[in-house]
Amino acid sequence: MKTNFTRNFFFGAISAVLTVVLFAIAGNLSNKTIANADEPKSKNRSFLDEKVPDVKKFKLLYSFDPLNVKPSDGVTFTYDFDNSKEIKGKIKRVCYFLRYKKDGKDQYAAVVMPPLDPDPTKLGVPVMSIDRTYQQVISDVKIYSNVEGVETGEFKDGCNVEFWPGNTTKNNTINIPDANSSYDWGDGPTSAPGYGSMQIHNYLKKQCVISFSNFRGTDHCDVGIGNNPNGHPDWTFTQSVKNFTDGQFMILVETE
Ligand SMILES: [Ca+2]
Ligand SMILES: [Ca+2]
Repeated sequence: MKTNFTRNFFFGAISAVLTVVLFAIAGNLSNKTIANADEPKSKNRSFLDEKVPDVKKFKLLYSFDPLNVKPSDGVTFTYDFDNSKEIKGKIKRVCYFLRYKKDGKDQYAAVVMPPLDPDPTKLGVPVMSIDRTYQQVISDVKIYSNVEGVETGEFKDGCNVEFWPGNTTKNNTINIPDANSSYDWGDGPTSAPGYGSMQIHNYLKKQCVISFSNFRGTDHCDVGIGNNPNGHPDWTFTQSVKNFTDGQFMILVETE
């Protein structure tokens, strides 16, 4: 009896240890699959994934801190995380996400839209090296935000982008409806490299949604969600990064 008890106890203990080890390995693999160990921990996606579950399956393409942009000559841009060489497959949708704290509270906006270009290296901050100017109306856009005044939901029509590496004229050079001679959703690109514009608007609602300008980082950048309450609606010349803390800009893609 004693021998059987000892043998059973021995095999039972071994079995328990193996079970614990297997669960630990499985748990570790599972965590890596979900969290993507390559993505920067300091700029994790938990906030975005919680607020916008639709993009949980999107892959992170670029991330950076819009409140602390590294100075550049307007030709290149330094990201905290650049996954552009690793994205494979046809890109179906892109998400542009901006978050910062104003008066200690999170403000965010996410815009999900078709890609402006099939090449992931052309979807980042529009500095000279990506060799693209996107000044166009876009369709099939989804907007998510907690900022007062920003209309959320699906917009089949009514949105446009102003992405370019150069300076900006206030003139409404492609005749966007309901724009005027302020810096808003109807402006135009001039000499490059220059101030730089990376703006997404909902012109039918007369709203700036996400704005990031003066991104050479040689001076304070302009960043904003919704219409700027004081001055030009698209935040140009506000140097508004001084007013916010804890910034996060992410660009994500959904691939086939
Ligand atoms: Ca204008
Ligand atoms: Ca503008």
